[in-house]
Amino acid sequence: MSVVTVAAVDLGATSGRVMVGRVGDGILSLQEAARFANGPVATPDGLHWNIQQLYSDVLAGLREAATRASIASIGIDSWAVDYALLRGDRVLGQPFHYRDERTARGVETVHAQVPFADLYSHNGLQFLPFNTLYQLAVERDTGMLDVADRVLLVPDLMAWYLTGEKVAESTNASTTGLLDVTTHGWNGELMDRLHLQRTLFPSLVQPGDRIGSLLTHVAVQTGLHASTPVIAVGSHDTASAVVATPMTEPGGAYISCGTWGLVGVETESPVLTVAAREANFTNEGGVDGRTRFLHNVMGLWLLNETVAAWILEDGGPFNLSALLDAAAAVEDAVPVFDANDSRFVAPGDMSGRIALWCTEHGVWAPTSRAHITRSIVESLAAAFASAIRNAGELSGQEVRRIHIVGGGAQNPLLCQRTADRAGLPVIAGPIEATAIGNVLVQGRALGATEGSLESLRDLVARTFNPRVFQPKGH
Ligand code: LRH
Repeated sequence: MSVVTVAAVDLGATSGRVMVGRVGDGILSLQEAARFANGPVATPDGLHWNIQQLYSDVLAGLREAATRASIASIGIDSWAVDYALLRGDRVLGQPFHYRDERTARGVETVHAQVPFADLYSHNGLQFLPFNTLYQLAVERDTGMLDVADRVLLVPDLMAWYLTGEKVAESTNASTTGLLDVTTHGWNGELMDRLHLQRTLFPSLVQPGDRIGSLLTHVAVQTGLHASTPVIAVGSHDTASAVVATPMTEPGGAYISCGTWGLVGVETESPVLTVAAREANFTNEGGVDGRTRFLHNVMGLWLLNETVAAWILEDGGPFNLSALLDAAAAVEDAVPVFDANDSRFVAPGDMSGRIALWCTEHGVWAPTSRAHITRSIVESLAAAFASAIRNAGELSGQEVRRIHIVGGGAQNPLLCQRTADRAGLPVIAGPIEATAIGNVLVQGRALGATEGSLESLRDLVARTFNPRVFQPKGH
């Protein structure tokens, strides 16, 4: 087998990156070519993504990647559920951000048409008010679907920009709520019941499929060869992260911890029990037809949004690691609030909302920055531990260790407190699991690595040294 060099475009809700990955012959390495900011833009019609800015950052990142190596292929992953509407080849406005509050209206309409229990039996998806089907209900009710003839999820939109091909990658399509959880195909009947035209949704492709090659002007702009293929990866970022989670032995659960904490296990088939539905567990599509049986916990969003306000308040440089040290040094018992409370979803004053939650629940509200931070970490760790227990019980798997991958893996306090509260060892890393999963699936499609997910994970385990946190009593 030979070594190949690929570009992984990895778009998160707060930042995006283009990584250059080398894989093959037992080698796996990753180098950052570009990193750029991403985030919501509020306009009078709601919260949006600046998709053109993001695309031009992707192009610049690919151009940088091309200066570093000869790129054999490109793979794209991003956050889930959000999409652009198109008519022909025209994109109809900036895509909405999933934190836009309009989605509540969509929930009411959809559940009046198809009650949640019925929906769950079809799509196996946990209730999140921003799942694509609720967003599309709002588009329909505001007349947008009288105009639009295509829906492209964010990574599929980027792939179309690069290649001119309109497809829907299956792991991310599973987060729309419109895929059949058992057959993994579009659920036309569900679309009919929700009055969504079946033709809105492009043909599905699987991770590893070739989407197309670069449009001439893209090749010119990036300095890449026009023949460079764009290969479908687990285009849902969480699907790519789970590929690169080094679960090399039975008993591993994962927390893909970035903006969200996606907490769960991998299963061979969906778990569609009443208990799973009531615990609000999701069955998202994984690479190679696996199921990502998991629960969304609010994640680092709670901390990042809190800190963002303090940065504004201070108006100068901010020392995050000093804050985390101060939080670790807090010896008082801090309040543990419900990190999953829906009040925390929208952007805005986070510490105020935490204080209100505490007052409403008869517990003291932390006021110092160190106490607030510690309270957030403890609440996240508690929510993670509880979701881990549920994942094990509901799937019938015995969880013996927890892998934390993503940005959360570089927060030792969070890793330790998760270990303590779950009573299980936490194996932290790799931090860049999403991009690594993206690289691995491309490498496999190009024939540079072995076939099974297990062998890909072995390679990750051999390459990246994790940090292990043993549980202590709490
Ligand atoms: C994480 C993520 C998560 C989704 C959310 C919208 O980035 O993709 O899996 O639920 O964003």
